[in-house]
This record gives sequence, structure tokens and C-alpha cells, in this order.
Amino acid sequence: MSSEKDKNINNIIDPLEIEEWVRSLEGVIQRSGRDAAKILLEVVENRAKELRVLYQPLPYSPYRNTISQHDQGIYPGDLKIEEKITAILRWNALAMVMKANKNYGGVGGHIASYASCAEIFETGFNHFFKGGDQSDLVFFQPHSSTGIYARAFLEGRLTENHLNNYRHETKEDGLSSYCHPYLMKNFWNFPTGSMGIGPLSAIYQARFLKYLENRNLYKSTKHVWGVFGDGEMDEPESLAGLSLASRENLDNLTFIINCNLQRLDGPVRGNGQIIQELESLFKGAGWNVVKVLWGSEWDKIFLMDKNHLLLKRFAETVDGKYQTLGARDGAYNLKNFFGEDPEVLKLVSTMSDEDIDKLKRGGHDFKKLYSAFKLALETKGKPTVILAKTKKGYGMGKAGESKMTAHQAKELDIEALKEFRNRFGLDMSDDQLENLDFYKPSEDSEEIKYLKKRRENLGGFIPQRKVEQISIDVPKLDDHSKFLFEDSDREYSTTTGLIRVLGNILKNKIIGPRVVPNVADEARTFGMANLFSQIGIYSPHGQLYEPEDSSSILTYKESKNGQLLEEGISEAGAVSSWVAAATSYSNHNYPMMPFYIFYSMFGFQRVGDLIWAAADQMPRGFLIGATAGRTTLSGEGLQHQDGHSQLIASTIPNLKSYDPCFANEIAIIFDEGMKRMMQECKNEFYYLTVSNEKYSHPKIDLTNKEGILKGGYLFSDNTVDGININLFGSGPIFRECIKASEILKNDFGIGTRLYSITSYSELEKDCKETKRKNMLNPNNVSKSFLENIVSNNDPIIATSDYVRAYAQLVSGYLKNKFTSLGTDGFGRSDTRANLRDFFEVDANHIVVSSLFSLLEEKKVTSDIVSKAIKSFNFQSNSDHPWNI
Ligand SMILES: Cc1ncc(C[n+]2csc(CCOP(=O)(O)OP(=O)(O)O)c2C)c(N)n1
Repeated sequence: MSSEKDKNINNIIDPLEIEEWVRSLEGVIQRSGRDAAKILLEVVENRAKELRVLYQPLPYSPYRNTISQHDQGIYPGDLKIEEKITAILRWNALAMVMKANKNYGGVGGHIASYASCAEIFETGFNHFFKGGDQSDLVFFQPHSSTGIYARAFLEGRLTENHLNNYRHETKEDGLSSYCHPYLMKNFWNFPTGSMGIGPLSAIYQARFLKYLENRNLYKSTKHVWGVFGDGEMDEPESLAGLSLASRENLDNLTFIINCNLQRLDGPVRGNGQIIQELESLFKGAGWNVVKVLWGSEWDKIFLMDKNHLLLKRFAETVDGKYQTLGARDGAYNLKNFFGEDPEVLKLVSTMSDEDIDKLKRGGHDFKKLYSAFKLALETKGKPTVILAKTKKGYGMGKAGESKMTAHQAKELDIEALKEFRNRFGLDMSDDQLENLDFYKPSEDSEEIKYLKKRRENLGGFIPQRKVEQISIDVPKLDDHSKFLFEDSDREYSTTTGLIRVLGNILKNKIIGPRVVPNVADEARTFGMANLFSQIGIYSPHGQLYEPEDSSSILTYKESKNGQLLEEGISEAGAVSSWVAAATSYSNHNYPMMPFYIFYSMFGFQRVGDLIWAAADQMPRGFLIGATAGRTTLSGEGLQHQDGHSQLIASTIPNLKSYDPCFANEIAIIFDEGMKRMMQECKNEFYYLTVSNEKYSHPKIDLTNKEGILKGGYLFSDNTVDGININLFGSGPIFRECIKASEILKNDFGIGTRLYSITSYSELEKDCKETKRKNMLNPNNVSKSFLENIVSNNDPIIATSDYVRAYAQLVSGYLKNKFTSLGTDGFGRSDTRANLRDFFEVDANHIVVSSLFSLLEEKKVTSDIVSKAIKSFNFQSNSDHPWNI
């Protein structure tokens, strides 16, 4: 306390009275223990609140370890061997990066991140991370992947050849830069390379385990661990799920934040303390927080620090300074940290510069880490975060330890390598250092035997992605969608059609329980309110209240074994939740079929990176973009109207995306998707856009099934003996094509072929594949599916409710003159008719575009086009909305 502050306090309360309170608290601790003291303080605090004494305690604890030396317990491992193993791992990880850059140049890699978290990982690997059938789910800090490879090398799972091919992912033996399941299908489980996605995904994986258990589908003892960077916690996604984790009592989840105080450019909080900040955040969100800040060497100093002067020094020191102290030697630390308070200096008066140099941070101390991990596992009812203070580039010495440039450091000179070897006691010659030889002790060495034994005790090696192809029977099309193939004039939206199909699927005894319907607070919007009572809304607490609408058959029913995941207004959370279910087949060998329905505008553009990470994990499930189409969603305006999700979706290789017009087309795609993913175990997932426009759905000929699935088919042939044109249409806009076809025929005598295009992206995949095959086999060329269905030379007008680029995906693969009409520009609210006129995708505009295209082909005269423009009252000097 500053003396000024002391004086002010003394004016308010007698210092002796304070002293008495403190002494009596200490007395309670001595006589009855710390738990008793806690109870006492709680009672006093409650009374203070009742008396309106607005006491606001600090949201964080002192800057020291949460677990005292006294409570630490006995370390069960062999420290000497573990330290040796860690030194070898550090070396091999470093050599891997240096070699990759030396031999091939520019492929990058990181040394400093793993150097900072090696002890954290090793604590997990040697003592906690379970392998085998009940394998824990571990999210690894991505820039530390080298350390995981280095370990797999010692475990005999990777060869020297693999390590030599680090970051050469186009080679068969190449090791992926970061944790990418798609690129190393038997190894990694979770992609974490994009900061923020790992923490959020880990929370939803833990939550999904509880969901499976509460629904009595799959019970496990798995724990979810996530090692993340302190810089990574800046990402909004990193924090987005924290309150859900405590609200749902996810005690199967532990985060370990590697607080090396640095991110890429510099300190995470140079002028503050990230550890204290994170403690407040996590505590506020209801997590159990365990700080591991100081290594065992500090314990004796703390014992001497009766007046907590050292703690005061810690509290006053900002992270920018901690970093500088970390980069400098003992003498510097003595002068610039301890020496700033003569009383603190006295605490270390018997210590030499070297002793000071050896004072470790807690995140590099196995004993401290072990007790924190253990406490995390023992904590019930809430998740735990371990805040482990470390040094970035630990062991890199002057070349990188706590240096501002540590993140980018990719090599060490020979002097630095020698320093590294000596510091960690590696048994390597100078030549071996210079050659960057990997170090592998013999199979009968104590290190290898120890490491393997520990893994054996924990159930097996990790990470490991082991997928058993489990086939689940799915019902036949007729069983779930018969109603969509009957003659009917009824008008309904494709959303309604699909939700009814879903309702039928949910009733199926085999696949039904495996369906995971998931919404981000939009179930009512999509007509799914009946599911609330039909299948229940998942809540681990059941329902602790009588819902306002309890007398309704659609009552809002929460239950412990509820099936519907109502995620609230968090698209990032909802999609992470979807991923957890969509990867249940690979993470738990228990396939589930998630069905996430969302406002399409708040899908790909909002959480595109999460969907990209999902793709990396090869999910199986459905993403449903509802209220889709820039002009089909009327009245909502610019931020709601999606005119591009299909284009973004087309960039994801294992995603099949469709924009069908009719509910029966959707049923066919849904049926096929379900069969391929669940029964045939295909690694693909589906994106379907559905809309809220009501119209009737013509009976379709099931011989068109192949076309519907491949992306398009000839819906009707209205050609005439004379001039003809091809009209492509997708989504609800296809109906504008049908109208345009009538106008063209009735008013201009022009015939049409109407193609219902269900997926430009699926068509494009086939076109590009065919073209490439033809290029490589010029004597044996074949036609693409699209060329086969459009076997004529007439022009094509392709219209969608998406930007023109969507239909243009296929334009380069056909000889026909190709015009794409779409909804480029900013969305806005109005009626559908006005919007379609405004964006020039309605029937009239399709007619004029058709005529102009025929004019360009010299099949009609300009007078005809002018006549049409006049009859539709188009303004020749108007601007298209793409002009801004
Ligand atoms: C979304 C995203 N933005 C930026 C990056 C680039 N990046 C890679 S590592 C890094 C710094 C990470 O800092 P921190 O999380 O503290 O990890 P550590 O210091 O342990 O490496 C950044 C910005 C990224 N990988 N992902």
C-alpha cells in the first residue's frame, strides 16, 4: 500500500482494528483450516452486502501459484528422465524447423512456441492424456506441432524420413505444418491453425460428450484438453463459449493457456498482465482457475516473504517488463526486479546471479504443472483453466528466449546450438549439432522405455485418428418424402418441405435418434417449433420452471435427454456444436447426423473459417442455409439477404452444395446425402439453401434423379421449329425462368429448354475434372455431364438469386454463348417482385437478356429487343445496383 493510501485509510478506520480482524482470520485458519476461513468470509461478505456495504473485491487473486507448495502433493513421475525426454523433443523439434528451411528454403516453421510449452505437453503425455478406446480429445497449440511430431518419432510412430519432410505436404511422407486431420488422416483430430477456432471447438466437443451421455447414447470417460496461446485468447471465438462451458458444468474440459506473454509481434499485454486479465475473465465466466506461475525454486523465497513484498513486486510488474526480465541474465534481474525494493532484495541475498538465472517460471516445472492438471481433473461441476506462465523460446538463449522476434526465429547459429545442448544436457557432438542430426535414443534406453510405458499405462499413443467405418441404415425416399412426390397444388416453401422430411426422419427408429437438429435461436422462423415438444430441447439441467406455454402442444420443453440443440444467438457456437456432432463418427466411432439450419447470410460469411476448419475434419452432416437468396428473402434488407453463400460454399472441396427450386428435388438430395454419409460412410458434407417463398411444387419425373444430384436436368423442352434458347435457373428464381419461357414463346415465338440447375458447383466439379482428363488423354476425350445435357448450340441465360459469379462457375466449359444474371450489389428490403425487378433477375429481364443474346448471335434484330424493353418499361439510362 502506498503511504498516501495508508494515511487515507487510517483516517477512516483505526489500523489496530484492521490488525485485529486479520489476526482473527489467521487464527481461524490455524484452528479450523482454510475451508472454515472461506465460510467465515462468505458469511461476512453476505452480511456486508445486506448492509449495502458495496465491497468489490478484485476479480483476480495475487500473482502467484494457486496451489501452495504445501498442497502440491508428491510427484509420481521420474523427473530426471522426463527432463531428458523433453530436452530431446525440444532438440528434434528445433532441428526439424531448421532443416526444413536449410534444405528447401522458405517453408517456415516455428521454434519458440513449442519451446515454451514442451513441459505442458509432456505433463499431459506422461500423466494425463488418455489414449485408446476412451482416448481424450486434445487440442494442440498449432505452432507447436513440431513437438508432437518429435514425440511421435521417439514413440516409433514417425520415421526420420517424416521429420525430414516437415511442411512438405505434397509428399507422401510429408508432415503437415499444423494440425490438419485432412492432410494426416490417421494422426491429427482437430485443426487449430486458425487462432480462436480451437478453444471454441474444444468447448463444444466437451459439451457434445455430455449430450451423448445425457441422451443415453454413448457414455465415456473422455476428457477434453486444450492447450492454447495467451495471444490466441484475444480472438472473440476463444471467449465465445466460456459461459456455456460453466453453465453446462463441463467438468470434462480443461484449458491450459500457455502464457508466454508474447504473441507474434510482441507482448500480449505489454502494459498490463495477461494472466490476471484471463483469470478475471474465466472466473467471471464461472470457471475454476488454477495459476501456475512460479517454479519450485521460488518456493523457499516465498516462505521468507512474510510481508508479501515479493507479491507486491509481482503485482507492480507489467508483462512488457516480465518479458525483458525473461530475456536477460540473473545479474540484470537482481538489479532490475529484486533490487527495486531493498526488502525484496534481502529475500534473495544468499543467491548468486546463476541461482537467479535458474529461477524457472511455473509452466516449465513438471511438479507444479502436474498438481494443476490433477486438480483440474478432480474439480467437479465446472471446467478448469490452467494459466501456465512460461517463456517464449525457452532454451533458445540469446537467439530467441523471450526476444521480441522469437516467434519468427527459424534458425540458431552454432554457438546458440551449443548453448542449447549444454543447457539441456544433450549428449550430442558439435558435428551432430552442425548437421542438425535428429536424436533418437535406442529402443532399450531408459528414455524410450519410460515414454512408451507411460503411454501404455494411459491406453495408447495420441494424437491418433482411428476411424471405424460404421454403416447406419437409412430409410428409403418413400418412407420420409412420399408426400412430396404426390400431385398437389398446395403452396409451401422449400423450408417447410425439408422440415417435414426431417420430422419424418426423426421418427425413424434407426437413424432418428442419431439426428442432431441444431439452431441458433431461429427454430420458430423455420417452422420447427413443433420439435420443441416432439423431441425436446437439450438441457443438462432439465426444465426448472413451468414454461409460459405449458398448455400448448408446441410447448417449449427443455429436458435432460432433449435432442434439439438450441444454441442461442451464437452462430459460431452453433456451427462448432454441429462440427462436434458431425465428427462423432471419427472422434467416438459413433456416427451422428447433425442438421444445422440457419439464416444463410449468417452462415458462410459469418462463420466461414469455422466451416473451413470443419471441412478439414471431414465432417458428415447437413448445413441448411434458410431464408436464402438475395431477392427471395423480402423485406429484411442488406445485412440479411444472402447473395453469395453458394459461391463461398463452392470453394470447399468436400462440401456438396445445392440451390434447388423444388421441395422434391431437395428430398432427393437429402436422401442421397443421408445414404452416402451414413450408410456408405463417405467423407463429404452437404449445404442446401432453402427459402421461405411459398409456391406449388410440380410432380417430378424420378428419372431426373441423376441430374438433380449431379447439378441439373432438362426440366421441360419447349423448343419450336425456329429460334430457341436455353434457360438455366436455380432456387426459387427458376420459376422466373419458367415465366420467361412462356413470354418468349407467346410474345416472341421463341422456344426454350428449361434447365433446373440444382448446383452450379457440382456441375463445375464434373466439368473441370472432365476437361483435365481430356487434356491428359487427348486421344480419348469425353463430354462432361453438362455438355451431355446441353447438347445444342443455342445461347444460355443462367439466372440465380446469387451473384453472377455463381452461375459463371460453369460458363467456361460450354461452347454456347453464356450470359449470367444474378444479384450483384447490396441487398435491400422490398417486395420480392420489386427486388427481382431491381436486381434484374425476374422473368422480364430474363426475356430481354435472352433477346439480346440472340441479337448478338444475329438471330433476331435490335428492333425486337427494343420492343421488349419498351413493353417492360425498362429505362435505358438506369443504373444496376452493382453501381455504387
Ligand atoms: C486467425 C489467425 N490469425 C492470425 C494468425 C497468425 N498467427 C500465428 S501464431 C500467432 C501468434 C500466436 O500467439 P500466441 O497465441 O500467444 O501463441 P505463442 O506465443 O505461444 O506462439 C499469430 C497471430 C493465425 N494463425 N490465425
